[in-house]
Amino acid sequence: MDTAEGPDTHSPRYYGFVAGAMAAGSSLAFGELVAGLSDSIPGLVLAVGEWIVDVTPGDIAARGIETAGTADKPALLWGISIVSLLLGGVLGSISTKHGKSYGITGFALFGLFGGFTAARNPVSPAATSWFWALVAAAIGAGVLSFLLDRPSRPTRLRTTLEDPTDPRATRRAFLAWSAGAGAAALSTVGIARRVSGTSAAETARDTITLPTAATSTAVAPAPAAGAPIGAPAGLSSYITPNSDFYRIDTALSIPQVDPSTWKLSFTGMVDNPFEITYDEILAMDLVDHTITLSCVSNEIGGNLVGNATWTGVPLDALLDRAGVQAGAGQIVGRSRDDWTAGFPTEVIGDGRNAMLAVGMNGEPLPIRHGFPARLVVAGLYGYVSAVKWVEEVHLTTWDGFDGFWVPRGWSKLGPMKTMSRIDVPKRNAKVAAGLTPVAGVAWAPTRGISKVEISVDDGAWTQCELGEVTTDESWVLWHTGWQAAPGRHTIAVRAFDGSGEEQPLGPASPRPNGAEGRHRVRVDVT
Ligand SMILES: Nc1nc2c(c(=O)[nH]1)N[C@H]1C(S)=C(S)[C@@H](COP(=O)(O)O)O[C@H]1N2
Ligand SMILES: [Mo]
Repeated sequence: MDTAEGPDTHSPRYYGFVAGAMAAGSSLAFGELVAGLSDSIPGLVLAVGEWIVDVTPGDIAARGIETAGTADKPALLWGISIVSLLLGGVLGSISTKHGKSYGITGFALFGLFGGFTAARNPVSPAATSWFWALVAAAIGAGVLSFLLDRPSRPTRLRTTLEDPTDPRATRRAFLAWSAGAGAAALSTVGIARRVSGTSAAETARDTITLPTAATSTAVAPAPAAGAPIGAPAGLSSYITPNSDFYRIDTALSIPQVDPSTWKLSFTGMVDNPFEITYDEILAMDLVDHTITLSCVSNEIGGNLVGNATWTGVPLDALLDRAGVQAGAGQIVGRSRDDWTAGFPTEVIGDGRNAMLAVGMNGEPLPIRHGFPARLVVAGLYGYVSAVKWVEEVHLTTWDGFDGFWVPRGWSKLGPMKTMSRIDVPKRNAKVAAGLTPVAGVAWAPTRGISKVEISVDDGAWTQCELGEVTTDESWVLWHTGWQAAPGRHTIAVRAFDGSGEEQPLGPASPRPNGAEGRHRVRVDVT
């Protein structure tokens, strides 16, 4: 039996646990350091996270990855780190009971699993990923072995009764070593964070000045462009600033793509497969188009929608050069991180804007929005079209390929549904009685919005003022005044698209092809 004697009330299993957790921490920290020093080697936590994202069934992934935007990603990575430390602890305590070979074998298995997940990352060479994962595991095994030797030595001494070593001292020594290992691990992670701070992509992006577009559907950049007269504070701005634009993707670490080596390939059912560089794209005639992008996962009243002026080249110019073959029914975009989306070839040339975008609201694409280039197709949800960090445009048959979210339970076709949202007043707002502004946004790209109405407490519908738009591909800001009487009230909104059709009533949840129903906001008037 393992029992600690004397004033040291903690069992060796406890020491083993601490030692194992510290060893696992050292191993992960080393992995972070290597990842921080390289643009292409994923950290082990990240690699495991990516593996989890990939193997998670669609309905769960739908909630966790697609909808949650960025919020769940740190949670996932923290979870993996904590579980790793706990597993390391368990290995450590098993080792104190059954021998160090158990712990070392355990770390070897960690290394194999880490190597397996890291090697799956499309950005890194598999052999390199394997190598560094195994080195990280070896470091973990080494730290475990070293720490386990610390408390056991005095225990042996004690049983010989020749040495009066105070077990409290040995405990302190052990804890000091463990704390040292923990501190080393933490500072390594800190250093890794710092060195990975600015990527080559970031540095390159900072030096880029986009040429001015020759053609534009963007509203003149007047301060109040797009806002109806008298629109209140709290209403979305017509153009969503890049810093406020929603972000959705499956990437746990944002791909850092160096534009000087980046190429976009046109492949598959084309007569002239070709590659184009970033500089070649900037040398083409650029266009500016204001296009509203929405995520299919946007809930009624949700924020996963934004309106930006995208700068780039029309996709049809590039597809003409590639020579799309008859029978090609699908355009598939593939990203640097191997994410895919596909849409029908018919959307090219039906009058809508479909572009390869390099700019967003007058800046080079922000890294998180797809730098150096992404696809933007008006009127399609992002999951079937808006490939960020795009590297390949592949022509195939309609049945020849399913994009990332299709086998996970989302529709293969993803046309954007007509939708409207109340921005002002906010849900559960306390409103003073009297004339109160009610305002929001409505969108139906590429059909446009012809009318927006609100109704209070299911009463008569009141038509709202619409802001100015220069394209049916962007959202519309709307606004009206409401004579608010004291009490609790519910305001509902409905929009009609350019053909006069009312937004679908549903109710439908986002899965499989977009939410339906009216946004309603309850307020207290006093
Ligand atoms: N490479 C890559 N591109 C992607 C995705 C992704 O997961 N990976 N998600 C898509 C989805 S679901 C949406 S809604 C849009 C969101 O674009 P944004 O983050 O710029 O708003 O990007 C699309 N492009
Ligand atoms: Mo999305």
